[in-house]
Amino acid sequence: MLRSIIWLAAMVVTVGLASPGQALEEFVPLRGGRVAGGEPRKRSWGPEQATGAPDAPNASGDSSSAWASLSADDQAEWLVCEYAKPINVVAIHVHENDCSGALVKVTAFGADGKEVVAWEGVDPTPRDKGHGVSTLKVGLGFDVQKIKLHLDSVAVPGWNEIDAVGLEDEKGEKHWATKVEASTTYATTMERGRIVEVAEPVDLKPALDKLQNDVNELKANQKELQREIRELKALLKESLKKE
Ligand SMILES: [Ca+2]
Repeated sequence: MLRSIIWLAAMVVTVGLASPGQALEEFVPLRGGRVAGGEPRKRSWGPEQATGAPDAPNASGDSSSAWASLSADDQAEWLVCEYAKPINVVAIHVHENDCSGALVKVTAFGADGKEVVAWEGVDPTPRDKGHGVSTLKVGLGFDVQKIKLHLDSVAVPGWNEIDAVGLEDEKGEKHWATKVEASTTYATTMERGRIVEVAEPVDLKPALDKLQNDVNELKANQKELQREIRELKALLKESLKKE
């Protein structure tokens, strides 16, 4: 009992200390150009961040390694994801790393370009969960190389970030998007900031709103951690008394 309490306390403290550092580390201003391997550099929060396998550091909160819309809740948003080859899709896996639960519909495009509804309903990842992987079973009867995610961003407060979108084929193999376009992106804010730096005043409001949002979340997390630590200390005391 005592050992498990100490382990739990250590975990809580570790998680608590890691979060603020990560949040600061992730708020990296955009840098253009190319990385050493010759690949185009991905913009922070750009739709290109939703290509490839999931890579947000903790997959459970704001991350510049995921796509985020320009504004938090101003309008419905969408993501169009393309894949390297046509796939016989049996399930779609949407990695929602922050403010989950906004997915309301997925449409798919056949070889003729016709758009059909592949799934529609309530996002399997609840809105109050914050993050998760929404797995949508689909049966389309034709191979798919392009899909469109529809997000009711207005209904789910905050930036509904998406880290990756996988298509599972009949053999259970997952294919990750190779190209992604979005209705809007937070990367625009970062780009605007970079260009306008020398030309005209920067509209910092979206960036400040996002920072404020992050700070509020961190404060709430800290309070929760302090409460948990108090409870653990009380448990530890009680357990030591018994022994
Ligand atoms: Ca939203």
